[in-house]
Amino acid sequence: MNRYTPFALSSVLFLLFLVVGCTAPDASNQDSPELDYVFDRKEVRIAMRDGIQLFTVILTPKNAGGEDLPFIFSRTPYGTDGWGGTSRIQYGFRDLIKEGYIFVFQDIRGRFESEGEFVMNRAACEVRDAACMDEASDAYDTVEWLLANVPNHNGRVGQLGISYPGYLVNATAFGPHPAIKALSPQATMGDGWMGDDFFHQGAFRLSYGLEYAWDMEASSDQSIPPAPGRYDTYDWYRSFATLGELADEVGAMDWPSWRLFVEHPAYDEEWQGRAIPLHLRQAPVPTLTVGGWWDQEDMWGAQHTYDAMESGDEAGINHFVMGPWKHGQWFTDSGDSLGSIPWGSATSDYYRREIEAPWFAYWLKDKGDGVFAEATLFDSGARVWKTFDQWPPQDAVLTNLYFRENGGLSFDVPTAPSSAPTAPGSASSSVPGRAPNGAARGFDAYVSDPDYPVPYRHRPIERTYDPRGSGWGPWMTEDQRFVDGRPDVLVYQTDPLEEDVTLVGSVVARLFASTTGTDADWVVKLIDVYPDVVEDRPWLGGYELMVTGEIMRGRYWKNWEEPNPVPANTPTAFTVDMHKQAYTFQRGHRIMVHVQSTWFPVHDRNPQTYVPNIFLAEADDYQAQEHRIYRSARLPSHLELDLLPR
Ligand code: PG9
Repeated sequence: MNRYTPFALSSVLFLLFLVVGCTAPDASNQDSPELDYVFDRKEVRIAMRDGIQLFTVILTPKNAGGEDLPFIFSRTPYGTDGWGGTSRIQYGFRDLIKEGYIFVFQDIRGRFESEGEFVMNRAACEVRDAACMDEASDAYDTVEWLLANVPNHNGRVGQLGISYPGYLVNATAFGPHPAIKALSPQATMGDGWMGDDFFHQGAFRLSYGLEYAWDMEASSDQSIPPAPGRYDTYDWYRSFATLGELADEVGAMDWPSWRLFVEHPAYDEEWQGRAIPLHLRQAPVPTLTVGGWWDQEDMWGAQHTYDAMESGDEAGINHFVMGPWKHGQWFTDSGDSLGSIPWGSATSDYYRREIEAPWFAYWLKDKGDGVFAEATLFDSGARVWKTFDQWPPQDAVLTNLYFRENGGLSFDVPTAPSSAPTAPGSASSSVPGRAPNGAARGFDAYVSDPDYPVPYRHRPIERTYDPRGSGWGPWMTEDQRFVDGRPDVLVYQTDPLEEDVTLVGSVVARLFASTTGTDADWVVKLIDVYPDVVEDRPWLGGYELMVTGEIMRGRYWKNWEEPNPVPANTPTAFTVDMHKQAYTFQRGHRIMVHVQSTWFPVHDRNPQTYVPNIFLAEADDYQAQEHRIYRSARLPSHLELDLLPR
């Protein structure tokens, strides 16, 4: 490299930053040339137990000053110099770089320069013997090699990874090498069917599932164009009457993951085998699980990884952090805002400096007192970090919030009698988008039409990772007013709150619903409605911020393992798990709930006529149907919330 290029100048600045601890130079440069000044880089091919060689990059600090250093190890399917590799570590690992580690990045099997076959979310071996080959065994063999071949280490390894690399950290938990002293799965996928990338409680994640499989598995002649077909992918996905037509158009049946979706639409052993939290009972070594409340890809994974490891955590080595972040945001920016919502402080900087760096320094270098909060969670309503010695806290009180007549939402149980069934079609709303019906009827109704699905975010909906830019990252924080006027979105809301209401744990929707069809999706959103006037942030006047939202596919009303038709015109109980949250609805705000039956194209459309496998549905199976949400004394649809005592 020519030392007199601007790159060289920024490298010197970065070195200066490391020495004197002042502001880092612009770290947005993906090529990371500054690293050459700070580290000696070595590229090696490490043989695994079956002879397959994995390409590995080792960065050893030039200024270690004779200190034997621990390793920070990351494995990635996105390239050793891509996401999860060296890309942007000057920014995302700057506190770790300052502390001093030997960084190791590795391409997993079948990706970039590594040999072998790539298997998306490879399941763990059932028996951990010498013949077992999985992601944990590859991590094990690599650590063994590092200890024997890299000079000047202190014998300890921490594995850290964000997104797929986070999933790979979780996989290591099945059989970590004894030198692994700390694990940090971040934005990890936990369960690709229950709540992360590919399905949510049975509803297929159409745009992400298709585009991710296309990116990762299509042959080079099928490589994904800048936008699949149309710039606004809402139009593009809607132009296919069935998933089969879409798959034919792009050749998706050639991709192993798409075939997995088609052949395993229900929660069978294939999915359960890959769902790491189902198989973890405790943290095998000190573990710090990190996630974002608005992670648009893998929020379920972070929450359930912590929960799974906590169940047997007698040693008190399992810790948890959730911040107000989109997928992996804490690695890429200061975290002072997400979308339109400012947090009043640089939350990512705080996490990296005050939590992540001291945590690794303690376990890998014996620095500090080793006192870490069990859970450090950002309350995005109050805009403060909170610590908990138990999560959810013991004093949380399970409280029901009921859907009421005239679009109301209340802690008081409904009193409406259950009405006699009325003919479908008689229940249409008189005020579009509101739940306008009076007490007498005991339910609200809407027509959900697969031909006219509710967009999940503002249009145009660019491709998920459109190289020209995409609204994908922050979409979960978009102002929900853009759909609350639609006739197929029911809206319930409280009066302005007279005191703060603080959520500290689970949010579960218990719906009593019926459909004129034989299947339906249920989307429920819990929303914080800002007051009309927000003095210090005027653009948030009346903003409808989704605190959490989820979908479940009605056909799984009996169990997740196999679908069952929903009995037509019969009130049936459905449960939508909406995860956990630490969030204060402030005095003067309102709490709002939306209920709808399409969320497109992040989720595919439910035909609403039962077919055994929606991937094989015919165009005629997709029918508009009327759905009812009951809110009577006998069928009181509500949200169950873990609240701080009021
Ligand atoms: N959400 C991505 C992913 C993780 C695990 C499996 C498949 C996809 C990612 O962020 O890497």
